[in-house]
Amino acid sequence: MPTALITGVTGQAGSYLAELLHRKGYRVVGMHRRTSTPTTGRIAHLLEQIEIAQGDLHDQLSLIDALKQYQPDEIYNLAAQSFVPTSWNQPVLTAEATALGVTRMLEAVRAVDPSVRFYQASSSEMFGKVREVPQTESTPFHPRSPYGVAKTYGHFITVNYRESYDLFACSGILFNHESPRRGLEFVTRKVSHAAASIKLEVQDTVGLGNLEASRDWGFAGDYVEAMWLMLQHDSPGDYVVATGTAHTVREMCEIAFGHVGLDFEDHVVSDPNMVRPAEVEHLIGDASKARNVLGWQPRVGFKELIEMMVDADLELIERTSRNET
Ligand code: NAP
Ligand code: F7E
Repeated sequence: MPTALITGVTGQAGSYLAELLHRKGYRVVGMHRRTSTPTTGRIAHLLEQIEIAQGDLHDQLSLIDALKQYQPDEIYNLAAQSFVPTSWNQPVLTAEATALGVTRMLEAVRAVDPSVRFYQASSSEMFGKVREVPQTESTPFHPRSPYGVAKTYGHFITVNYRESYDLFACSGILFNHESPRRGLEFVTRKVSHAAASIKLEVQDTVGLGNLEASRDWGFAGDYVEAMWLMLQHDSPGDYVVATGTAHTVREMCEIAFGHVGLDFEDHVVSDPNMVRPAEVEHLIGDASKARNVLGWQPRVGFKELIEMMVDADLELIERTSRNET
């Protein structure tokens, strides 16, 4: 039974990956940082099946100890400060976790067991002000936020450790992936939750920023399969993971509100605080390499994804109003 260590197991993608690897028969160890209130909501249903290691990307020794104790065959480094607007408020913390955290994980691999297979959660935010459309593994990067800059460092340090030390280190350049487990501050979940709340008369309006921004949005459950496939291949590499279709925030609002019989124009108001100092206007990925080399392809389409999120939020809000967990 192979052992996988997932950093960021309490996050959206970490929870889907833990489910996938458990189903595949792995011994799954999730790395979790100590917090004063529980953050294990997304993996509450898995806590009997997986093991939890305490560690923090800011603390080198905690990473080395986790590797020594659990001796993983595969490491999925998903932990990061992942919310783009926060990266302007806390650029140094973002760099510590999202950039230097990757080096700390790679140093732990080098120190404890260089044969471990390593996955780094890179991001389409590295493309930023895009140099070509669609974006591929060879498109140059031009990040537009401290988060994007930190991820670009994380990507290149992963490539560098592969080339310098012959590590089996892969970088997955994943485009936006969403689900009912997405954090409430990200735009898809903010909109799905607002559409459900407005339908159920819990609120009346929602404030959004740039409605014309366009993203290549896929389903997180599909994207974690690509992570796993990268580490099963016979050689390490970098892969774009995307659907190849893009939609604007405006189109997403139309689908979410339309699904509950509402017109988004009656409820979406402009919130200048949500406009970013530097925006990524348009992202669309070409995942031909992942499709041809790994045999990966997405299953859930955009409309289905947004409607799934609205349905889940309707259920969540109704359950909460009945005081159930
Ligand atoms: P997420 O929901 O924000 O989860 C982030 C995880 O990182 C959480 O488990 C968080 O723990 C943990 N974490 C943060 N700082 C940490 C630290 N210093 N030490 C240890 N753990 C720490 O993110 P996600 O959407 O699942 O994304 C997973 C990864 O993929 C991230 O690296 C993200 O940047 C990257 N990515 C995401 C997307 C996307 O569209 N979702 C696309 C490309 C790349 P707490 O629960 O304690 O906060
Ligand atoms: O914004 C616009 C906003 O915060 C998407 C992270 O997982 O994916 C994610 O980063 C777009 C932007 O995601 C609001 O300006 C309009 O253009 O949902 P988001 P993101 O910034 O694309 C990448 C791939 C990652 O790697 C990141 O970790 O939507 N937008 N109005 C808004 N965005 C938010 N959050 N809130 C608004 O009110």
